[in-house]
Amino acid sequence: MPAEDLLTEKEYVFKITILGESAVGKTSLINQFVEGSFQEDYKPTLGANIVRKDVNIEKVNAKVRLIMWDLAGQEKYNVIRSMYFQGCVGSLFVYDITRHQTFDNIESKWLRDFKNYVKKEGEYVLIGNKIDLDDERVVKAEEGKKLAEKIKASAFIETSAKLGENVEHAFKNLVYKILRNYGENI
Ligand code: G3D
Ligand code: MG
Repeated sequence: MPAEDLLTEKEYVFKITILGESAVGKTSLINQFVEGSFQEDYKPTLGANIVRKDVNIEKVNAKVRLIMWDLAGQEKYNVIRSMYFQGCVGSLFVYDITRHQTFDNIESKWLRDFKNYVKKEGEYVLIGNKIDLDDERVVKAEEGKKLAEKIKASAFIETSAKLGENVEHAFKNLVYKILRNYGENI
């Protein structure tokens, strides 16, 4: 490693999208992850909330500025889809473990759009959210795991945005996978 690499922190800017049906917990996941230390910028014309967070990855001496695009209301999505995905390097695909239809749409809708619009190798993680509502669970963890394998997601993680369970893990997992695509040994 050249001496200057030891001193100079590398900086990355990654745009990611948080995808999934209405009310699966996309905004709640972001809010948990950023814990108030964020800047958000609502773009009414896009129907999207753009939230920024800087993440230090000490292991590879890098600073990652994450630009998270969160759909606010879904009605404009079809109109701005291409802009939504422009420059996107990764996604979290989120479903709600208490509503099977939100799971069924992952492959037919969200993955399909991601593949259509993100031409470079993009990483995506499959998220089953609301695991605190286990009494109401209708999507088994096994089903999530199988789908993740089928669609070649880089990981499958169950979360509770309400309790904060696995939330940081989910975002960091995605960031690590993207960093690997940039040649980082992490
Ligand atoms: P969205 O951004 O995908 O549309 P939101 O979803 O983050 O707005 O969440 C939709 C509703 O689900 C919210 O409830 C939110 O509090 C709830 N929710 C999100 N994540 C979880 C979770 O992990 N567990 C539980 N129990 N609820 C969750 P309200 O009542 O505010 O509409
Ligand atoms: Mg939302």
